[in-house]
Order: sequence, then structure tokens, then C-alpha cells
Amino acid sequence: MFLSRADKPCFFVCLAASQLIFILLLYRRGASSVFQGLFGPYPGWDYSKTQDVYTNLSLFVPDSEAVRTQYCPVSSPILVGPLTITFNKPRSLKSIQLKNRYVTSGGYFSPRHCFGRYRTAVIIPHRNRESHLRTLLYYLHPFLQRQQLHYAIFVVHQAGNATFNRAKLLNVGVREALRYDDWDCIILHDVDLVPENDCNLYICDEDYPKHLSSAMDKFQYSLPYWAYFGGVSAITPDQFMRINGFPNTYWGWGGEDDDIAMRIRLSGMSISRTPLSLGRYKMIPHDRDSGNEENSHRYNQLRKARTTWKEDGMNSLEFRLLSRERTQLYTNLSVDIGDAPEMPTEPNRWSIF
Ligand code: BGN
Repeated sequence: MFLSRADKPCFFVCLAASQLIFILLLYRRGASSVFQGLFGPYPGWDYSKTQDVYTNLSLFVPDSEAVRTQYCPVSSPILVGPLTITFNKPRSLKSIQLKNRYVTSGGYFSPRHCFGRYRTAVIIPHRNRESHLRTLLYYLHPFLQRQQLHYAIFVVHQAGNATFNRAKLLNVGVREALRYDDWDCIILHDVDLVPENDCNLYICDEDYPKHLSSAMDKFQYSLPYWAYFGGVSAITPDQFMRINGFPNTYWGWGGEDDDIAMRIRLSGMSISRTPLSLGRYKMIPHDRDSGNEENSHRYNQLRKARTTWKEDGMNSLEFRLLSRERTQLYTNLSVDIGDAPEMPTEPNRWSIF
């Protein structure tokens, strides 16, 4: 029976093709994420037992007598793993400040007992989501302190009523953040996503841009599709420049994250990903924003991304910085990024899915 099947050349071609696909899967996603993708998250974390994100932080209050002589350990001793995240309590900026007394003006923090080993800038594109921002800040500050990072939070606020442009705001955030410090890692953070495990470190992968929000509750804690790069990700300034930053031309909802994923591949890199069991995020429930309607041009834009990525990005970024304000919990950059140009409607001739 085997011989008779093996006689058919098609059998060998199919066998070889399926083996090749499997090897490619392992190579591109890492063995663990493939198995997780196929069989669901492997056990390791118990999310039914969570801890308050402020647990034990008071043990790390600065001691005015202490002199820092050493780098912080590679692995922070105060990580707790799964965190308790709830969205029913509105938080005021004042109450968040009181809980984060060692965060300094502009949303900066540096560990006091040791030199922070990693310098991380978190960039949050934003408009009309004040209560989401407060909720995120409530969880993010202690989360980053637990990781003993030297960090700062930058909120990039799109002024005016033009259609929202997430990727362009991120470009502005990176350019401005790099004026302040020599960051090792830049975290691109949606305002409505809260990390559920403090072992999901906000540091970069040396080789490739890293997707941190691999398991969001809105997608049943798995990736919605293979190349997904939305939500929260980590990129070094060097990797960011290699892909010419992000596209400035995606106005409205959708597609810009797929364009970024394509840029990463086109520039010869891959996406590295936090394992699903660790990259868990809760999304703050909300309705679709007005001013962020679906971008109907995104299919056509993606189809051309292969040729546009070298001209549309950091090398073509134009904006007007209206104000730069150091509040107690973050640096607020208010920017005029212009308006969506009139674009001819072309038929959608191509889809990446
Ligand atoms: C995808 C969107 C992403 C979005 C995810 C998750 C597009 C482009 C289609 C060719 N991509 O469908 O931008 O992050 O859904 O919501 O629409």
C-alpha cells in the first residue's frame, strides 16, 4: 500500500511541502509559539491567583542614605506574575500620584537601590480617552517599577478633530522621546490595553521588534491572525530606523499595524513574540471612537506597502508640536499632525487575508 502511494510523485511533493511548511512555522514563530498556537497556552501561570500590582512596592522606597553602586539584577526580585486588573473603579490623577510617589515630573522613574539596567520609553497615542489613560497609568507605573526599569511615559495627544492617525502619532512620539534620553527600548502602547503579568518585561529583543500583546482577552487570549502586530510592541531605536519608522498615511482605524509588520519583514527582520501564556492583556471596554472611522483605503495602501515604505515614514514625517508639558505622571506632547488628504477611491483589489 505504501509502495503504491509512494509511486505517485504527488505523494512525495505533498510530503515535502508539508514538512517544509512545518519547518518554516517553527523557524518564523519559534517552536513554543507554534505549539501554543496549535494547542492553546501551555500551563505555567495560574491566572485565577492574582496579586495587586502595588504589592511590596513600598519595600523599595528610596533610602536617602543609600548610595547606588550596582546595576539592578537581570531579573527583578519583586515580580509577582499574574496581576489583579479591574475596570470598575474610576481613578483620579491625584490618587495615582499618591500611590507612585517616586515617579518624577514628566512620568520618569529610576530605581533608587540600583542603576536601572534598561532604559525604556513608553509611547501612548491618545485622543479623548482620559479615563482610559488614567486606568492605564494606575497599572503601568507600578508594573514598570516592579521591573526595575529606568523609564518614562510619553502621551502623544492628537490636537484638533482630524481623523485619528495612530502610526503617525507613534512616529512623533519616538522622535520626541529620543530628544530626552538615549532609550534602549521604545514601547508602543495602546491606551486601552492593560498587561496582566509583570513578568512580561518591557524590554526589547536585540534582534527583532517584539510583539508584547500576543494574547488579548478580546481575541480569547490568542493571536487573531499570524502576522498580527497591533496593541503593544517593543522596538529599539535602531530597529525603528531600519524600517523607516511607521507609515504616516493611515488615517482612521485599521491596517497601519499590518503595514508595520510588512516593513519589518521587508527590511529583513522577523517579529519576535511574547509567549501567549505571558503576553496577556485586558482591554478596557469601549465603543468605537468618533473621528477614528474605518480607513477604507487600507487594503489598497497595504497592497502598495512594498514600494511605499521607503518614502513614507520617519524620512517624510511632518508635524507641529503645539505643547510639551511635564505632568507628574507623564510627558504630554500635543501635536498637530495635519489632516487626511483626499484620496481617490480605488476598488479593493487585494487583501492580505
Ligand atoms: C485587522 C486590521 C488590523 C487590526 C486587527 C485587529 C486591517 C487590514 C486588512 C487588510 N487590519 O483586520 O489593523 O489591528 O484587525 O482588530 O483591517
